[in-house]
Amino acid sequence: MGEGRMRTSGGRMGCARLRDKLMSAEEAAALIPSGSTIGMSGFTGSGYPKSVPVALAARIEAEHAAGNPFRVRVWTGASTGPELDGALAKANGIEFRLPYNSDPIAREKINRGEMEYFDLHLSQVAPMAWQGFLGPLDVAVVEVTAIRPDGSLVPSSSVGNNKTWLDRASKVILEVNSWQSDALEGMHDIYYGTALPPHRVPIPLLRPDDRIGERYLRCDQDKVIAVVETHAPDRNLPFAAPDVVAEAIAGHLLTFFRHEVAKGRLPPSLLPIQSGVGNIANAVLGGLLDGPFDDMTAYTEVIQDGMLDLLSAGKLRMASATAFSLSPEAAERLNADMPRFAGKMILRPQEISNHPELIRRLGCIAMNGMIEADIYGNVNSTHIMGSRIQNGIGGSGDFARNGYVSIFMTHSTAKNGRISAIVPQASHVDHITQDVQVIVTEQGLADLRGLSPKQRAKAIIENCAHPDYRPALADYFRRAREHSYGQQSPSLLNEALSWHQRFVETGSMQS
Ligand code: 0RQ
Repeated sequence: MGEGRMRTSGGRMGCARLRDKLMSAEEAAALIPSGSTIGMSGFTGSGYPKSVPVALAARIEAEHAAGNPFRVRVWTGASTGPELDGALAKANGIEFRLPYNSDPIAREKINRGEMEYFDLHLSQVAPMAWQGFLGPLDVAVVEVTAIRPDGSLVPSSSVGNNKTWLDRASKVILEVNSWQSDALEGMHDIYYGTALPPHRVPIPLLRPDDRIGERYLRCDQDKVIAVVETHAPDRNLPFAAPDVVAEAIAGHLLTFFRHEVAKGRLPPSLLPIQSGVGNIANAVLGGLLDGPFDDMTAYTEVIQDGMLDLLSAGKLRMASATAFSLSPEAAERLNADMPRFAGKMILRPQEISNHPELIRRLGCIAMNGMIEADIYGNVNSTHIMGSRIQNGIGGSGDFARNGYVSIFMTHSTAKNGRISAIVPQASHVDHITQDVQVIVTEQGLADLRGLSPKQRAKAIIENCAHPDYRPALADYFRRAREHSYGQQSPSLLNEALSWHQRFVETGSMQS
C-alpha cells in the first residue's frame, strides 16, 4: 500500500487540532455513556470502526460484571463485522439496532427477543434521521482513511450513512485506519444537496458516472471528542466458488438478457446493473464476464469480487456503489492496483446509491436474492418461517420497486431439499407482486411482466418450483381455483401456510 499521496504533514493525521485529540480506543470508549445512541460507520463488512466498539464491548462486560446495566443503541450503514456487531452483541450491549444486520450473534439475540431490531430500506435511513423520526443521535463513531490538514475527512472503504452521522451527532469519534489504501482518496462523491421537504430539489445525477458532490466528508472539529489510530483489515469474507445451481441461475438470466436485447427492450450494453452479494450474485457477474455485453455500468450498493473482474476485463466501464464487499484476495488485488481501478469506481452515501429517484431515472436492472416466493410472486427476503430474521431487507426494496426490471433469484429448495423456496403463500412479504417482475431458480425463469395473478402462479409453478414440490403446488393451485373465496388470487386460507407449519413441526415441508 503506498503512502504519501495526500499528506502534507502528520501522515494520515493531517490536522494538528484533531491530532491533539488522539487517544486509545479504551479512553475513547470511556467517553460513551450507557443509553447512548451511536451512529457507526460500516457497510457490508467494510469501513466499520474496528477498535472503539471492541473497547466499548469490554467496558460493557466489566459494567455488567459489576452489576451495572449498560446498553447502547446502534445505527450503521448496513452489516459490519465481528469487532462491532459481534463484540457488542456478545457483551449483551445492544439494546436497539438499525437498519441491517448479518452478524450471527446479533441475529441470535434478535431472534431470542433480547435485542430490538428495526429493519428498514437502506435509502430511507438518512432521510428518516434528518426528519427526526429516529430520535437524537448522541455519538458518531466513524472510520476514515485520513484526516486532511483542514479537518475534512478522506472516507474509508464504505460511505454508508457517515455524512449523516457526522452532521447529526452531538459528538464524534474518528478511527483513522492506516490499513485502508490511501489511493481511496478521490474515489468518493459526497453529495451535500439533500434537504427536507418542502425544500427538496432534483438530484442532478443523470448517468452512473456523474460526480455531483465533494471528495471529502465535512466534519465540525468542535464536535470531535476523540481520534483513534487503527491498522486493521475489513471483514472480507471469502466467496464460495459458484456451484452448479448458481451457475444454472446465471445461465437463465443471461439467456433472458440476450432475449431482451434482441427484442429491443434492453440496449446492447444493458442498463446499470445492481447486484446483491453472495454466491448466486457472484455467479451472475461471472456469467456477464463471458457474455456478449460490453461497455456496461453498475449503479449498485456494493462492489464485490465479480465487479472487479468485470472492471479488469473492460466489460464494465464503471461502477457506482456505497461500499466494497470483497474477498481477502480481491481486497489485496484492489489495494495493490487501486490507482488503476480508481477512475472507474465512485463511492457515494447510501441515500444516493440507493435513491429511488436515481434508480428509476437510470433504469437499474435489480438482481437480488430471496428466501422464498409464493405462487403469486410475493417475495420474502428477510424472515425464515415468518418469524426468524435472517438479515434484513437491505437495499433490495429500493432497487426492486424502482428498477427498470426487478429480478429475484434463489435455489428452488433450502436445507437439503426439506424446504421449498416456492410456497403457496409467503410466510412474510417484503416485496409485493407489483415489485417482482422476474423470478429465477436453477429450474428456470418466470417472466411475470404483464401477467395477472393466476397467470403468474402458472408461470412460477411450472418454471421455478423444484420437481419434488411442483405437483403439490399445482394441486394446491387447482383446489384453490375450485374452493377459494375469490378468484383474483385464489387461496385456501386454512392451508396456505401449512407447509411452513409442517416444517416447524417435522423439520420438512414434504408431506
Ligand atoms: O441458512 O446459513 O443457516 O444455511 O438462508 O441462504 O442460500 O446462503 O443465500 O446468501 O444468497 O442469502 C435472502 C438471505 C439469501 C439474502 C438472502 C437459508 C439458507 C441459509 C442464506 P444457513 P443462502 P444467500 C442487495 C440487497 C436481503 C438483502 C438484500 C439477503 C440462509 O439475499 O439477505 O437483498 N437478502 N439486499 O439455508 C428457510 C428458505 C430459505 C432459507 C434460504 N426458503 N427457508 N431458510 N434459507 N432460503 C445487497 C447488496 O447489494 C449488499
